[in-house]
Amino acid sequence: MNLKDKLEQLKENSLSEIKSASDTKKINDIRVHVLGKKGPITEVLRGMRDLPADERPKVGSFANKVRDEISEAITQRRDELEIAKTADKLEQEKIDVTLPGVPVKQGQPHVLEQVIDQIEKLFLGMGYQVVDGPEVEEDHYNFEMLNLPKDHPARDMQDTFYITNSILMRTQTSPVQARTMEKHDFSQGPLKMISPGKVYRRDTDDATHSHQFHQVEGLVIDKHITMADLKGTLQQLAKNLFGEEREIRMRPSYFPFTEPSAEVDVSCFKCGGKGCAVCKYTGWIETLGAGMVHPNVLKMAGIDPEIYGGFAFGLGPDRFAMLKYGVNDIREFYLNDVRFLEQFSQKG
Ligand code: 2U9
Repeated sequence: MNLKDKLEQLKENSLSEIKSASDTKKINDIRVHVLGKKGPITEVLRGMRDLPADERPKVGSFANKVRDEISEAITQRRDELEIAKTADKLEQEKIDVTLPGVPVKQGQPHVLEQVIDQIEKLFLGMGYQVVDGPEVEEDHYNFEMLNLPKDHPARDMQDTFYITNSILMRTQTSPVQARTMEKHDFSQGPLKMISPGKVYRRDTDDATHSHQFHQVEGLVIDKHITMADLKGTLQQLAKNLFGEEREIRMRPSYFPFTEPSAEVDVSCFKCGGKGCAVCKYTGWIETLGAGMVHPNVLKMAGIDPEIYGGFAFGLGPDRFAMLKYGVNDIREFYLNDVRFLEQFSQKG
């Protein structure tokens, strides 16, 4: 076979191989094999040495033409394969933007936070400030300043988590009031504050006890504050939380930090006072403790009890939420089971 025929055949074979190549690797192999230094075209060009001189240019230019054609066919096929590959990838990764999205579960404040928020809103509206304080507290602020000296029997009333002899987990939020009272400048006006937050007691957890629960305590100090101011304030609180028709009653009690002290009952929100299971057939539900700030507490904060006086109260949001929503185990609030928590949706 002469060189020209050889080249013709090589061209036919290569073009058909290129045409049927199904991936770019195969194309590359063909390129290396056919056009490479050890390939048949190079061989033909080398063989031209043995040709008569007048045939060389003809065969040479034919060989070049064949090489160019094969090279072009390779480029074209490679482009085709690249385009097909991209199209395939796009097809596989296709996103249907019209499909409905995956719904995002919307959260909400914890039910205790909802109760505390409501109390905060009410008192902010009455000109009180909401004050935060440390949960790890000094004995001095938690007990001493609240008229509970070291040997006071009332210290036994609450079992305490002590960290050192003088540092403890606060058992009430009153130390926040003690700290604020100590700093307050009465030339700027009366002190009106509430302090919501977590408190700690060394209780064994059961349906009605939790070693950590919440309190909101209130304190007002000014000249000429009376128990009538206290009663009016608590009446507003009871109506705001349990309904406009609610009434309150006060029974004498004892707290070391108030004198006189009172337990405060709210008329039953379930039966309106007639008697039912919620109020244990009494018509009243015990909800708050309160009283007039003890002169010793004022003195210890550097306030003259001859000039200033005030009232204080304390309530438990956990107990409020249990009553309001009929929850019979306080531990539910702290398990963070979404099935429990999502029942208190504010969406209506
Ligand atoms: C200062 C002076 C007095 C806060 C008060 C109560 C009565 C009370 C409890 C009710 C249920 C807390 O959630 S509870 O466990 N509290 O009965 N607390 S008077 O008296 C203060 C506070 C601060 C400086």
